[in-house]
Amino acid sequence: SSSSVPAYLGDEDLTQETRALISSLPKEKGWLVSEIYEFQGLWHTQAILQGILICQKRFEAKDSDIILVTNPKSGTTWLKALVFALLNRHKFPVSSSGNHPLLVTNPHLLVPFLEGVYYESPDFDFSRLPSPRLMNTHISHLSLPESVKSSSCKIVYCCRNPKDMFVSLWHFGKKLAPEETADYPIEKAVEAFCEGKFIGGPFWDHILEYWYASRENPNKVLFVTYEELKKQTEVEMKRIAEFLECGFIEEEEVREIVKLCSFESLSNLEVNKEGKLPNGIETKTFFRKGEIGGWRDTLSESLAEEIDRTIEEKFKGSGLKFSS
Ligand code: PAP
Repeated sequence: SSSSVPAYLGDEDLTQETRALISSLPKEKGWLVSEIYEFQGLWHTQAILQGILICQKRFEAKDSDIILVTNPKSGTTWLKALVFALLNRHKFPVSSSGNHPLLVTNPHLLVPFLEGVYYESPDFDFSRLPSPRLMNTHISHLSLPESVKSSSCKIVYCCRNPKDMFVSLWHFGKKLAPEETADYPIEKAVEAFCEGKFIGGPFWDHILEYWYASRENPNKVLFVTYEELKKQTEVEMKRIAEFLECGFIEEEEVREIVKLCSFESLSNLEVNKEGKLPNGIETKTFFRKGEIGGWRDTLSESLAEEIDRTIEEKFKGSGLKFSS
């Protein structure tokens, strides 16, 4: 294909089963991909949908598993780095950081993306990964594989102010597929985002499902936000470490992990400036600004207000507030 859209957003390797299911699902014209499909309440690209289906069928959670969950562009790369460094702090001490894996490997290669791996390699055997297994997903709470809910595995959910999340995705899409996205007006994308008919949307359902799950079962689901992580990374790191029952951790170790995983540090590494993931995505596309409130340079007043109104309406009464 001459399309610049990477494989995991494409539709080239779909199984008969996925094609059959897709033909029965509600569909919408998409931004970045030509069509998105509604499955179990959320809108997906064909490839991600297939990854989710295989994951639901094959993934067997273990009690010791740790699963990082995000809406796309809500802090996935950062959270992967932080938790990887935390869990491996004895095997790979950050203080002797000359040869830490994060210095030479993009976080996405250290922490497998469940539905992405299942799309690219349907037979991938997750049972061969050493325990505790650390993985990530964008799958909604409702659509998680049954064993994730029934086992004692732990979920860390990170959410981000939807305006920054949208803007981050907008720029990511433009970098990935400049031609396909060139003529698509941002007004139309914001409208689709606010209607929930956007890749991975409705964003509020994704966030609220995990928000309520964390309140009902705080030992199972930890809810963190990109903004809190940014404002007080060390405090949030300790909260994550405690939730994951990581045992005693020195203040100095926390500081070093936070420093190693900072935007400044990761984005300046050769591997994150020049490298590519096996799916062809350049690692630098995961590092743009890394700020709170960066939406201001992309969204007009009225578009920001449109998203704010949606946030107000959808999160009313939930107790969840977004700082911006
Ligand atoms: P993914 O869901 O596709 O894996 P994800 O990592 O969540 O992507 O999103 C990338 C965003 O996280 C970018 O935000 P921006 O577009 O607003 O800049 C990226 O800059 C930001 N990011 C990546 N690494 C870090 C980090 N170490 N600290 C803070 N922000 C980060």
